[in-house]
Amino acid sequence: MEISALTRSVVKSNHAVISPDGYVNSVVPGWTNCRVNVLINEQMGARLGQTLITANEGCTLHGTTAASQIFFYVIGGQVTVKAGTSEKVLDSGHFVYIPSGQSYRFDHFAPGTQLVTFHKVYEKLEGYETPPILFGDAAYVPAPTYLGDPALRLQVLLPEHLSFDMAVNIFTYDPGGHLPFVETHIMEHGLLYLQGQGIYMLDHQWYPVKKGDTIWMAPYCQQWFTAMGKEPAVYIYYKNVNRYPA
Ligand code: UGY
Ligand code: MN
Repeated sequence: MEISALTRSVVKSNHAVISPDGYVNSVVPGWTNCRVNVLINEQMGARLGQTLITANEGCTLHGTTAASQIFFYVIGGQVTVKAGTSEKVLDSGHFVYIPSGQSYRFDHFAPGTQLVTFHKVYEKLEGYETPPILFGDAAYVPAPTYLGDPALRLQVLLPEHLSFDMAVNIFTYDPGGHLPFVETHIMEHGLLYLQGQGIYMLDHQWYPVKKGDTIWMAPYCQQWFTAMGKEPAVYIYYKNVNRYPA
């Protein structure tokens, strides 16, 4: 039997690993008949938000984004999304980006549908329009090798355009694949494992991680990952981009 006093989750000042064993549900106004787990938030020192939404029977998400834009990604299941003049059925691997100040409505969830969301206060850039609502499907996003290593593939889900101040990417590592060097950078990350497992190094501490785990990395939290096991390790992650360092 598992000992309930043990967890793989850790929360430090410049990084966190949140495994599902520690989840406690939140209530978010407008998000009904669902389990909401707020995995990353400013309360921990982060400048992004990340949630996991698990739909129950009759789930609906209605709202208007305020200062923060929200990126929704369907981990599994199906949902109908109305935003702007569009109405689309999204299933596994589909995503929608809702800029700040836009209303959205998610209905007709298949029970058990799971979404991960990334939230960031939008920083407008003079001379550029706020980005539009954007729908997409990861299955159609190119997956080039990363820095020439055929064991690593990186999909960039949002346009690489200066109007966007956040990126959301999917990183796939074949077993044994690893980041080519220890990254030390100003950008912050929020990340969710979609598949597989491996070992993450965060600020010179080593963590076994797997499907379902979340990681927060503050700016300059040093980071490295290697994939283990029999299937590729895949994570979806947020990164702030394209703005002046303060
Ligand atoms: O985009 C990135 O900085 C990415 N290579 N970092 C990471 O996966 N930890
Ligand atoms: Mn990085």
